[in-house]
Amino acid sequence: MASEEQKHGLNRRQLLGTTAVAAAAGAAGVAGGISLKDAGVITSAEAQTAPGAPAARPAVANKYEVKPGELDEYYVFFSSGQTGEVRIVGLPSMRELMRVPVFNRDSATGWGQTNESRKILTEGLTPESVEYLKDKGGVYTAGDLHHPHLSFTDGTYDGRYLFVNDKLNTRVARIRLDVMKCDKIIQLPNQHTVHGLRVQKYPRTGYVFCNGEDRVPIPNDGKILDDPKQYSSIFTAVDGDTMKVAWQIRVDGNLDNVDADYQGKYAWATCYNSEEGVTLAEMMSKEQDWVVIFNLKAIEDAVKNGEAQTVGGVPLLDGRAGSKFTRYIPVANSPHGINTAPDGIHFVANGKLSPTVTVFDARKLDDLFADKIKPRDVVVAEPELGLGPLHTAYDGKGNAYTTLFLDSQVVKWNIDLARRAFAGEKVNPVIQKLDVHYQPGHNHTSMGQTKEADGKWLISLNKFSKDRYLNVGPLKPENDQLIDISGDRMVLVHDNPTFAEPHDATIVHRSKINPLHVWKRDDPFFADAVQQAKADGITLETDSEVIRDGNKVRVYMTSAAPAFGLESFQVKQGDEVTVYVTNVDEVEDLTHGFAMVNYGINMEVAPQATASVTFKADRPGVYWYFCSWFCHAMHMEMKGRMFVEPQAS
Ligand code: RUQ
Ligand code: CUA
Repeated sequence: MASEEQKHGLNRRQLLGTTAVAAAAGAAGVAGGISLKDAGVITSAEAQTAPGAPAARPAVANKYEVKPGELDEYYVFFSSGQTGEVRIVGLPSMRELMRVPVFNRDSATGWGQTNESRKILTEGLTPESVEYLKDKGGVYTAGDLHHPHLSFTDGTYDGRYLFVNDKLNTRVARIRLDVMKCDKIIQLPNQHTVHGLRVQKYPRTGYVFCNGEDRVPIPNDGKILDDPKQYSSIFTAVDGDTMKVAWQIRVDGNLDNVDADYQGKYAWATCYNSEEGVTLAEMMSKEQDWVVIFNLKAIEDAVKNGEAQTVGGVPLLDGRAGSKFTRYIPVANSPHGINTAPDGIHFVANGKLSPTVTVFDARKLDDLFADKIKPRDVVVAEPELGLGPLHTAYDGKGNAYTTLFLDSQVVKWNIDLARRAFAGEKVNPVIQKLDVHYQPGHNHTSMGQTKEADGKWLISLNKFSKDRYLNVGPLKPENDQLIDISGDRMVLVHDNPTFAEPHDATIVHRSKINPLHVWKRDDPFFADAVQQAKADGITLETDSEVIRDGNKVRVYMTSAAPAFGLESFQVKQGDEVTVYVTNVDEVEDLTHGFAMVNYGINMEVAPQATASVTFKADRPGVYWYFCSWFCHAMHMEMKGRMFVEPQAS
């Protein structure tokens, strides 16, 4: 396919050969051999903005300053990679506001230890994982959280949920935005890892699309081992309302990232390893991979008509090459990010190994599925941007911003100019290149993944910070940089260090999010505790009492600053004890904690919440429990004793 290769510009071998040249020429604003200055696009002074240099500090610099007591304009929901949690950051200040534990075990809140969180962590596991975790504490304590995406209605955020993936243990989680707590986690059967995750934008979410990255046998029960021909990767649609798998579809190659349209008809994913190899050399042996398009209507019809097999308890279809559910559009080898533009028309696959991005026109997909056009006819531009394009963001004014991992730059380019250049006109779509520090992966614009992209801010999530901060040892923070894109030129205004590894983020205007200040007593988060109390004849808001039920002991207590409802309680060695703490304070921010010395127990109880923890009282003696969240001038005195009576020997 020589003609395809020409369209892609450099092939992989040429690309690797030119890396050094481009790097050397980098400081002069040369990308892929084209001097932007020669092309008349930028002056040499502009070819590199020198962030950090005093001259580059613009008059707008204090637009990002949020003075003490002032609030940010945007929420940013950051993933945290291997930490397994979600972080909420204010923008433009870049101040970290909150952490939401999801796939991790969190000491401050008791996530992974409280009964409420353990239910969420266990109820969606596959039967195989339940069996595997049986003698390992019952829950996974690690996760790798990559992609946080909010629920949509009509093409913009509706403030209901945030969905995230766990690449490590093939899970998808949902966070309620009214309380900023995870309320559902499911593990996907058949699939091996979830990498790309994005949601349906129209008419609403709807589906949460989950890319299975690695190929394995289905079922993966040990009958097939070293026979990669029999492996598959899987694309899953989860119903975001019920958090159940709606359907799965088997595809060729490894799925990387995913996005969806603004019409509710299609989803698209980048695919690498069309070779279906199992070693690096095998995975890179071809010049081309593809973008796979999923036809949602065709898939839904087939599931309704019973055309799907039931495997692992869910409907599974075959979407490999030649199927009516998918189309495979060839692009240069190993594409990475895929990003839908706010115009509702274009979507872009980022080349990674190729210096190009490939621009598709979603209006042509009906014809593609009707076989009226060829797969590559959907491609309307393929600008060469520089080395290592990974992800693209948009400003809603027709411009795109692509990260260049190898060049350590963000490129601003224009979609319309790219189309015209592709059609043969002598125009250069590249508007500006900005150095970032260093090796950017994802980038994001304010509201840029919705049709309400507002073109004000861009953050570049850089994998390496190297020399940008005080040295903290061999493990360095990452560097998330804030860039003002409201003018004609991008201007770097702030460096923000982050720990392990934000990967991705979503920038949401604060008008879209409206969290509660205190819990509502009828919240489903602690409904089980309310139900158990009722069965025990206890009113959680007023009663502090110990109920014995065989060797099970339920200890109910209120917490009101600065005292627990019980100053002591007594149990017997070997009892299974459940402590329910209900915070009856109605004051905003008046959180208590319940911690038990030498029993390793700690949990948060926010205003008007109930939290519970179950443990075996297997150590006899006197154990102080104390309030672990500073709540009152007498917080240190907020404590009591558990007496564990030794077993008669
Ligand atoms: S991927 S650095 Cu896990 Cu989001 Cu592109
Ligand atoms: Cu209650 Cu500290």
